[in-house]
Amino acid sequence: MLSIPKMRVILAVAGLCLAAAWPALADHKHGATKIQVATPWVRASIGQAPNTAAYMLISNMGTKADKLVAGATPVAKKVEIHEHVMDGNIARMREVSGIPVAAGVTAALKPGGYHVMIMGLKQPLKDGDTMPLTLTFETAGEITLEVPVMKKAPKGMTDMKMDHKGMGGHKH
Ligand SMILES: [Cu+2]
Repeated sequence: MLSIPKMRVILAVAGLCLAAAWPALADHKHGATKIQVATPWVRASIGQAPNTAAYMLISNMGTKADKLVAGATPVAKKVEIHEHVMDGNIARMREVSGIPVAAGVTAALKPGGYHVMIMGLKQPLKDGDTMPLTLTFETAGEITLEVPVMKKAPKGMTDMKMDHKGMGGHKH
């Protein structure tokens, strides 16, 4: 059973950490958790395609486990946390309740794996633009980043073009 995604409206509140653009790190400290987000990027949308995906490395430098549970951006109607699973040789996406980031661990969000799904774009995302993205962590709270829009994965990151058209496996 897929959980029904809750629409989360995340208001900008005082105390948000505004991250510098990639490759700077978004450094966030909240009690026992310390979350760092590195090399965020979001794939440029194709034509009028309503959906795209964002990727990044999330490191937990703290001593307590944390979990990425939600996201929001002003440029799209909805943000979901997804993973890719292979169904035979067809890659499908499905929503997950979150991405666990244990203490001392770096979770990789990358093409073909976990990603932050940007759904219902209000306008196309073009190569070279940036997209504000607020991530909500169970313990660390909210982290807001400016995510560079890129046509292809940055150097050093394996790319894998996903067909987001069919939204295979998605039932909302
Ligand atoms: Cu997805």
